[in-house]
Amino acid sequence: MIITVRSDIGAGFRGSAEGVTALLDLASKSGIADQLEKRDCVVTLAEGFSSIYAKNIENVLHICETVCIEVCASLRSGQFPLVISGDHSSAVGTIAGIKKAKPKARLGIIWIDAHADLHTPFTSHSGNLHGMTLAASLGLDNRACLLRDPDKMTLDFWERFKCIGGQSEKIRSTDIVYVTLRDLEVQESQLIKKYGIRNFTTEELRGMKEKVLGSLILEQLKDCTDIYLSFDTDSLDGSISKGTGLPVDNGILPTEAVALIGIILEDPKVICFEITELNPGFDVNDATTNMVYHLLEKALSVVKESKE
Ligand SMILES: [Mn+2]
Repeated sequence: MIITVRSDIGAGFRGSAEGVTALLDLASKSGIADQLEKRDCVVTLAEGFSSIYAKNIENVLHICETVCIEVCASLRSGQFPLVISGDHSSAVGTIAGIKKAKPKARLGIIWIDAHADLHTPFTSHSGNLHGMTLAASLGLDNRACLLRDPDKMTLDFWERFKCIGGQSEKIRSTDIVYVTLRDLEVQESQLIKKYGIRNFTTEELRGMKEKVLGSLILEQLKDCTDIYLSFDTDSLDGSISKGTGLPVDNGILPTEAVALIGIILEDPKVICFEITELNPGFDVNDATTNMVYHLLEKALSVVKESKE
């Protein structure tokens, strides 16, 4: 099942909502997604609470609650939710939906991303929620790295955000694996160090075949019962891929990403996949859009063959 989330209000720049539409348009032109059921997380956004510590948090909360319901329903009906979202804050809803459908699961996370997304309203300079996704899912505040002093209303919403789906601390820090993480802030690197979270660097992945890398990643999550794979477009090398909010050089190449994602998705424990942060507004000659579309094509073919 394809679940779309056309929202970009968790990001610093608008435009990634159009990335969802661009990918769906290409998929419908080629017919590759014709047989798959599609659900759109439609959320009517009213004027919601926002603060400099957590921008648009009330509306992002409502969006993620909807994503949670859709992902949960998809898993409960025995389908494989393939989420295409605008910005990465929606993954708070995705992870919540998986845990709601499978409360006893020990959920492993493979986060292919240039960024750690481990900020909180206490540590974020920007207040952009797409940089707080994993901290929210871990139930962390990280007050040890206090940078700001959020107001009570922000914190009330942050508590609700962490508890979407009815449970806080949905994942364990040791059950996260980063791939090609390379643009970190000190508040995040302290958490990564504290919890010993594994990152497979671009140099490491270039030194081995994707098959080897895939098995090392899965080996790292061997104690998990289920796995969620999340692909942020900014994991791609920023020197060739501009169509995302925060491109960073020295990232994964499109061919490497397609091969790696194909291998990981074939593992039966992988029960959900998300593609996010494609921003056509920043793209040059549709280069990034085409790269991410190839990835979607690959994912759909694996899902059709082995998941549905
Ligand atoms: Mn991200």
